[in-house]
Amino acid sequence: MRPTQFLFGAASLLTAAEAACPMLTGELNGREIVDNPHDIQARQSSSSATSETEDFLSQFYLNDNNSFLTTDVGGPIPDQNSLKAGNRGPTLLEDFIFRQKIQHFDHERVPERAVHARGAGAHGVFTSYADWSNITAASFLGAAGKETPMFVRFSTVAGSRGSADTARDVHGFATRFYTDEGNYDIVGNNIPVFFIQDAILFPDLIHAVKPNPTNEIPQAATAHDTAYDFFSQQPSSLHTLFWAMAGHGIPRSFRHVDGFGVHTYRFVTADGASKLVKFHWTSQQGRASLVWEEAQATAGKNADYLRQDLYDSIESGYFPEWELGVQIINEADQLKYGFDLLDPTKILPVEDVPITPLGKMQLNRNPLNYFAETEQVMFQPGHIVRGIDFTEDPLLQGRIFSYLDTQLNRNGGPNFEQIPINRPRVLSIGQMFIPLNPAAYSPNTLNSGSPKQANQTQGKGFFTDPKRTVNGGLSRATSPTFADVWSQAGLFFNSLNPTEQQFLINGLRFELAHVNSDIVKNNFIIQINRVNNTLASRIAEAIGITPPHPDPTFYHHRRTTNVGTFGTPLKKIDGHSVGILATVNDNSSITAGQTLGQKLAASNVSVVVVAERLADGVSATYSQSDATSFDAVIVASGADVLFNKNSTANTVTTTLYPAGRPSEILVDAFRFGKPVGALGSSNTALEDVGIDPHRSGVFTSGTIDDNFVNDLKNGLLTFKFLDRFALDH
Ligand code: HDD
Repeated sequence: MRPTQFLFGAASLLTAAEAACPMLTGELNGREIVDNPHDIQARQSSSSATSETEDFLSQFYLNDNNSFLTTDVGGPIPDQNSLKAGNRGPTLLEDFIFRQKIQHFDHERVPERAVHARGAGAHGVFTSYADWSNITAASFLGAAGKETPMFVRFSTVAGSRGSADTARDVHGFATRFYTDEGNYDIVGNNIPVFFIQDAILFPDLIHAVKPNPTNEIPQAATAHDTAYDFFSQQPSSLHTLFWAMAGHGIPRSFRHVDGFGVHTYRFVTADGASKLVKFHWTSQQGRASLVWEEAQATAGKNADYLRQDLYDSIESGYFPEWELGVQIINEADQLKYGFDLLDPTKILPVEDVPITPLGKMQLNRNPLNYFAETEQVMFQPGHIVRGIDFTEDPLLQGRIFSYLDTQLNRNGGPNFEQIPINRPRVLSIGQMFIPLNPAAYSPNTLNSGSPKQANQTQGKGFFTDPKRTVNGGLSRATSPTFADVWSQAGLFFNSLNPTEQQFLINGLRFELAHVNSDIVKNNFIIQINRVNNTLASRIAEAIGITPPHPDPTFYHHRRTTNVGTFGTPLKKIDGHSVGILATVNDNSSITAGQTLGQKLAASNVSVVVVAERLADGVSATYSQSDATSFDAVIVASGADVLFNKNSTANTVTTTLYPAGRPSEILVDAFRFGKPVGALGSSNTALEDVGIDPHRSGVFTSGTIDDNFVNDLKNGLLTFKFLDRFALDH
């Protein structure tokens, strides 16, 4: 085998131009493609699933497990010493090998994304449920069972690349379909609304929520003056802020979030008939969120919590799935529902227009190289295919510009679309070929008219909805139909259960207590008092502000469904883990963990046996574990001695873990709303730490019988026992 083309063996060192070298072979769309000029071999994926995405990306895999170091232009090089004058230097300017290597290193990073810098990605496949050509000409929705490869990137928004996964934030849900008619991206979030109504305000929003410009504090958090100054000056942000504070900002995993296109888009048929649509990705795992104290503890214990879960689930073969659905609205009904469908700060309640399911996405393959795939993938709302069109939503309109522009900045030129993860499956007018066409323009006669202009009848060209019309005088103003930004924040608040309302209030109390400016605090209370007087008063009294008099113009009692994240059981518990607290002094406590593990294996739930030290059957130590590591915690029979304050076994002098750790794990698990329990003699452990064994979600049993296992499984499905959280009203 020839040496690899890449000096230091890492695909991540490629610039956009380098990565764009032609590797396709054969013939596509009537064009002849040059042979692969590089000696690149397909590499096997680490996970079991194979998919079309793998097939079409595998031509770019670089297998360098039997290669030599080379220069940039392919000459093998001998060793890893710089060229020096004499044994002791100095290093010579002549050493081009040294200069190439260091130069690659100096240039190997691309700037992190201005927002959504921290994320995790996965490959998958979308399967259409039916032929949807009655509503859209989009080819990936053109037949029942039709499969389209996908790549998805989940993210947080405000934090930088190294920030903790469990920072409270809106979460990005960016999806790419590699369709047979070009790439289509739905670049959405896990919250169906957005903070602002016009893209011109995006830099202001982001500058306000990012750390303070003076000292770059705080990282990945909105709990500071500038954020709340902006929120109170732009009350359009309240609705989205409420979703983030009520639990959607701290999901249990990427697998447990829904996704939303946020904007209203258009579906257009081949005949040019159009409908308005709003996209929904519904998690087939269910929606689940952490509680705030748990999220904070997790940030310290495992900053990679969300990316780890996604990666591990896929490696284990628990492939997460989402159903893609649309709310379909007639063009004439844009203002029918009491707000403007072009306003991205509004939801369209499912009671008004139900969701039509179109197909299912499964994520089944982890990226092989984080940088080359997850970091270099670039999504754009402007990546559109035949059968889908934009609307006039001023936020969407601005995004169509911003994403292209930001990638030009990140990648230094337009060839980023040629990077393997960004290339369409179909041939595009790529720059990384040697064109044999003598006519580099269109229309032409000198190359038989090629490249031809594709339209609806010839070449299936994508198109703007032919019936779209716009008119009106020029103006820089907010549409009067966008004016009410308080009613839907109220609709959301009214629709939450009391615990979720309490979480929202706790969240705002926490954040506003970090705000120093009294003016900002007052302004914020004025705004939320337009949503709900009780809400405003409960927050005001906690931050030292006089509770306001009602400001009732936008008050109402309407409710909708399906907007919360706590209180509805999960659909699946695959990939969840149960911690069995055991002791090496009683082998039966360890074997109990193994027995439970066997019984839960069919539900794809793993059991981690925790004891004082690693030993046969013990998979984690007390010193490395805590409640955030598990979805449920059970004390094994025989381990009760570790929970008794008076027992010498539970002191630091005689054990191998920080004093009191087993009790802390049990108490924290209870406090975070998780199922907990005790087996046999360990019943006393619950009493020792003050947990009432009769509370919901507390399971006790003499043995690991079917009743106990079923109770525990139901407990895992319940996920959070809401009666553990105090309400102050
Ligand atoms: Fe954005 C990234 C989602 C409004 C400008 N955005 C980005 C990503 C997601 C979203 C998921 C990460 C993509 C990835 O994983 O690579 N953004 C949204 C949603 C919005 C939204 C759902 C409102 C409905 N964004 C928005 C506006 C602007 C931007 C109004 C600018 C006017 N967004 C960007 C960006 C980013 C980005 C600066 C940073 C990195 C990137 O684009 O690729 O251009």
